[in-house]
Amino acid sequence: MMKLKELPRVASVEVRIIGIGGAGCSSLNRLAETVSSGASMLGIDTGSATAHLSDSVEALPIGNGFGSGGNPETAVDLFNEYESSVIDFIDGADVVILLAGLGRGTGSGLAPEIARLTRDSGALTIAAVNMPFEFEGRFRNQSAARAHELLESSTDAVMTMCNDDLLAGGAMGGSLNDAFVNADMNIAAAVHAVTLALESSPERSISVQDSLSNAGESAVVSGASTGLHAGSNAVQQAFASTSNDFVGARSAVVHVEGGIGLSLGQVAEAVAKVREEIGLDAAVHVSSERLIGMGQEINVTIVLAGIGSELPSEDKFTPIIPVQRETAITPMVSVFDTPAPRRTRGPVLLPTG
Ligand SMILES: Nc1nc2c(ncn2[C@@H]2O[C@H](COP(=O)(O)OP(=O)(O)OP(=O)(O)O)[C@@H](O)[C@H]2O)c(=O)[nH]1
Ligand SMILES: [Mg+2]
Repeated sequence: MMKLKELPRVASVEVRIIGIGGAGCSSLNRLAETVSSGASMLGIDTGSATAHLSDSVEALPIGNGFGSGGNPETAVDLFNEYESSVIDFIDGADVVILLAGLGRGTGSGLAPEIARLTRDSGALTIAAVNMPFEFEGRFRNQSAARAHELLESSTDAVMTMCNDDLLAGGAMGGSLNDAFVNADMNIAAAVHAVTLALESSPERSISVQDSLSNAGESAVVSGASTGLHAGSNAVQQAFASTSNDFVGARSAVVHVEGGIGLSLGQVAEAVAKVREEIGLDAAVHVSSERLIGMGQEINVTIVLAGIGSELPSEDKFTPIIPVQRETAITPMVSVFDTPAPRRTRGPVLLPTG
């Protein structure tokens, strides 16, 4: 797959991204293969996932490759002697983004541990995590909830994606693997949106870092649409994909992608719809990207931070200045494989046994 063109980075912010466990490494691969960012990337796993990382991703295999047996405590025990490798990797980072699927051993055990290390280093620490499908069972869901709680107290912001939301409203007709590919795409899109905002300009970078600092509960929603009012319809679809209420969120990072015909008016329409959904007080950071091969479709990814926080945003009236990124100099694929709506999902084959 062809990468997006390397774009000049204005801000000198150092972003490092760490994928943890099987799901974290899989989401990291997705990110590394489809978008170009200045961020260094590291994949960590107690199982075999580090053997399948993209060339541009550093690998930190933990233990003897036999995994954690699904036990977070085993993963933490195995990790102890590797702590210094992670400390070396995050040295000098301004922002560290952690990717993991919660519910089993490695991601649930190590994400909070690594968050503690990155926060101690002084870096803004953001986790982007998948919560398990309900059908994965009570044990995994409880384990994921515990890990999520630990992450809330050890990070600045936890961007949470519920796997069940990925199925909501989707056309039924796919495999479990399709569902996980979808989850990876959503995580990658969210991290892309945040890194773009962080790397765009020094002023915006500082403003986004302020928005995410100690933001607490966060979430990511995405939608896609075509036709008249595609911008606003994609946003509407994004918010309709979850039953959560985001009124009062402290900030939103909004990324709008479209084909070469994407207009500023469509971006503005999408942003107006976001404001309608979350209220006028939130700081909104917008970026947009034109991609060849994207056709008529518009994809919108919205990262909402500080949900339900009493804290007023420091810069609630941040002007909305879309960053126009022309990525159409050579033919490129978008961060999404096909122009098909991302929320068309198939049935999940329930695991047996
Ligand atoms: N995004 C994504 N999520 C996945 C994938 N596979 C599994 N998951 C989800 O992530 C959760 C954790 O699974 P893994 O990442 O495989 O587990 P792990 O963290 O490696 O833990 P152990 O293998 O038990 O050490 C699961 O409960 C699923 O909900 C994947 O390929 N992509
Ligand atoms: Mg694993």
